[in-house]
Formats: sequence, structure tokens, C-alpha cells
Amino acid sequence: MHCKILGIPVQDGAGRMGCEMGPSALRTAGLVAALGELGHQVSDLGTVVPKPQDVKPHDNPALKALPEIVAWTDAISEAAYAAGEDGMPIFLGGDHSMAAGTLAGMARRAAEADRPLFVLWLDAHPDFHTLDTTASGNLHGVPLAYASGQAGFDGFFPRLHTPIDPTRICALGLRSVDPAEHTALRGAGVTVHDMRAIDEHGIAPLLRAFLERVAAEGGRLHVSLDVDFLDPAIAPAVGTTVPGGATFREAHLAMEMLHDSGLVTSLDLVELNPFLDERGRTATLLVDLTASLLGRRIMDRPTRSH
Ligand code: 5AB
Ligand code: MN
Ligand code: MN
Ligand code: MN
Repeated sequence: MHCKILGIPVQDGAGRMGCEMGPSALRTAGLVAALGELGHQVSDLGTVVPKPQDVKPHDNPALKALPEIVAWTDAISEAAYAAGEDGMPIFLGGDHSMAAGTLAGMARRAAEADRPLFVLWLDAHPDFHTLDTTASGNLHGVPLAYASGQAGFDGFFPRLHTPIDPTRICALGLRSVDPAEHTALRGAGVTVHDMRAIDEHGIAPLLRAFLERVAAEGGRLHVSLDVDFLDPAIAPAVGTTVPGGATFREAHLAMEMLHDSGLVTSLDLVELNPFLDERGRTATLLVDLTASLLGRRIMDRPTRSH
């Protein structure tokens, strides 16, 4: 596998500063070496730079940093599209607003290859607000709604080449959903497995069912991993901690199953705020999870399991 690392130090979409240090912390925690040790070719493509542009004012007074995030989204979409030509792009965030661009770029790539793009959203939150429904105004809460073509972004965010079909999105690990997001997720037909579903069924059968669908439809799969998917006890370096997240083994099992599926074509590592970390442990955990997704294992296993 040719892994292409791209740093996206956006932090204006989050409520507090610090995510701009995320790409540096992931590099410092040894991401490139960890992937190299697994036998992958690794290229570090450097850092995305936002493309400032005129953005008209929006009438939601809560919105924060709209022109900045639009500038980032435009640049990230282009960079993701370019990186997605071959190999496996790994996007180092940066707050989750960056997924507006990574999803848009990867969806355009998949469409050109005549393949449907599926999305596995690993997060405590669905990030399914529109510019009109967000109450916090923090734009890391909107990328999934934007990329799946929900109304209200036209004339503000860059026009989407290919909106993602919301029925091809699976959100796993949710435990903080705002009322407007709940309504919109149901209306759009997103598959949602909240923490209760993980508690009741276990993460493996839920993920396996989704992977079987992706495989059956010949899809590509983008994985978006928000640090707050993980329990704050193992991953403290995030501004939006929510108790009751995925455990160390649940997260690793998900990554190991994703590897075995052979379906993953791109990855976001987002919301890492190194200012809030404890001696690099969250950054190190993210590197270890990425290594599991790319083939690190405890023991050999008999081929694919999905
Ligand atoms: B994250 C909240 N729904 O809109 C909002 O961390 C939280 O990228 C958004 O998942 C969390 O501000 C965004 C309350
Ligand atoms: Mn453009
Ligand atoms: Mn998120
Ligand atoms: Mn989140």
C-alpha cells in the first residue's frame, strides 16, 4: 500500500484552539515509521494551506469563522482529490470541519472511477448540523451534512461535485446528538449505531454488516475517526469529551476488521488537540489504531473475515 500523509492544521472549526498542532503531534508520535514497519510505502505530502475567498454573511448569528472554514474546505477538497488519484490518503487533522473537504474530494474521485463512496463515521457526534441548525456555530459540527448534500450550504460552501448518498453512511459510537441532527439523520436515512447499540450487540456484528454492504456494492470506504469516538479515559486530548466512548479493544477490533475487509481507501484522523494531551498518549494511541487499520496484528489469522 502507498500511504499518502497530508497535514491539515485547521482549528477554526472547533470551539477551542489547539487542533492546529494535531498533524505535528501525529508525526512526532511516529506515524510514518509505524506504517513503514508494516511494509507500506509512505509519502508525506506536507501541509494544506487555506484558499481565502469572499463569503457573503450568513443570517445565523451563531456561526463562527465561516469565511475561514470555507477557505479551508476549498483547499482541502482540491488536495484530497489530488491525493486520491492512487494510494491511500491519510488526512491528519485538524478539527473535524476538515472532513467537509476530504469527503468532497474523495467522493469526486470515487465518482470518476464509477464506484460508490461509503463513509464510516466514528464519532461521539454525528456532525450533521446545517449552517442554519447549528446552535454552537462551531463548524466542526457540520461536515457530514455538507458532504452528503443536505440543504443550506449552497452559496456559502464550495459547490459539491458529487454529494455522498446518506444511505451509504454508517455512524458508529454516537452518544451526543442534538435534536435537529436526530431529525435530519432519520430523514436522510443514515445508518446510526449509537453507544447503546454497541453495548447491546457488540461492535463487531454492527461493523461487519456495514462492511458486507460496502463489499456487495463494490464501494470504496472512507473512514473518519474523531478522537472523541474513544473513551476520554484512554484519549483525553480532545476538546469535546463525552463519557462512555469506545474502549481500547473495541477501537482496535474495529481497525483490525477494517484492515481484513480490504475496503478502506482513505482515512481522517481528526480532533486531536495536543494541548490537552497527557505526555502524548492520545497521539500515540491514534498511531497504534492507524497501524492496526493498516495491518498490524497480534497473531496471524486465516485471511479475510468480513
Ligand atoms: B465534533 C455539537 N453538536 O454542534 C455542536 O467534535 C458538538 O467534530 C459538535 O464531532 C462536535 O457544537 C463536533 C454540540
Ligand atoms: Mn475549487
Ligand atoms: Mn466529529
Ligand atoms: Mn465528535
